[in-house]
Amino acid sequence: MNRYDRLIERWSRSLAKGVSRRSIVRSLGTLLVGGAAMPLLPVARGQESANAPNDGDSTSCDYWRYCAIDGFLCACCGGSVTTCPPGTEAAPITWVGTCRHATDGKDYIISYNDCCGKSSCGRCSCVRNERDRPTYVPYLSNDYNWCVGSNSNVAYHCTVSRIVGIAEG
Ligand code: ABN
Repeated sequence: MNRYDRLIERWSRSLAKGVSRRSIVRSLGTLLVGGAAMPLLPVARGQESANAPNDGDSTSCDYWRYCAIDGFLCACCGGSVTTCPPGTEAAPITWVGTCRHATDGKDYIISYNDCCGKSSCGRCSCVRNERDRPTYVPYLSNDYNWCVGSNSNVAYHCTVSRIVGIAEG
């Protein structure tokens, strides 16, 4: 047996004395379950944090930012493309899409925040499902009332579309 073998043996024996098999299994279990649950946790994001060339009509469903939206456009409901109408507040939990801006050719990450607190706006319904995923992938699903995560009221009014980053690569 060489020096390293003896060293490893001594280290393994001291570890085995101090740590029970049950505690190792418990730690591994916690890691596995915790790791699996992470992607399912609600996603809190949504402040506009990047700029893009400002062109197009934000009250039209064809507007570039709306590539993955499903809802009523807040720009038609007394708010704007990024702000909720008075009397409503943005749900802190959102879904995200990636939309290409035709002018600069960049891909922007868009956070779609539902505005909550009033009944449905009913104007400018817009459903574009680019890369939309089923509701079991909640942060990429638009077909879901995200007002369930808001503080005040689960009534869904309209949706804003905020740029939160630029997709690289
Ligand atoms: N996220 C927009 C929405 C709200 C209510 C129901 C379906 C979709």
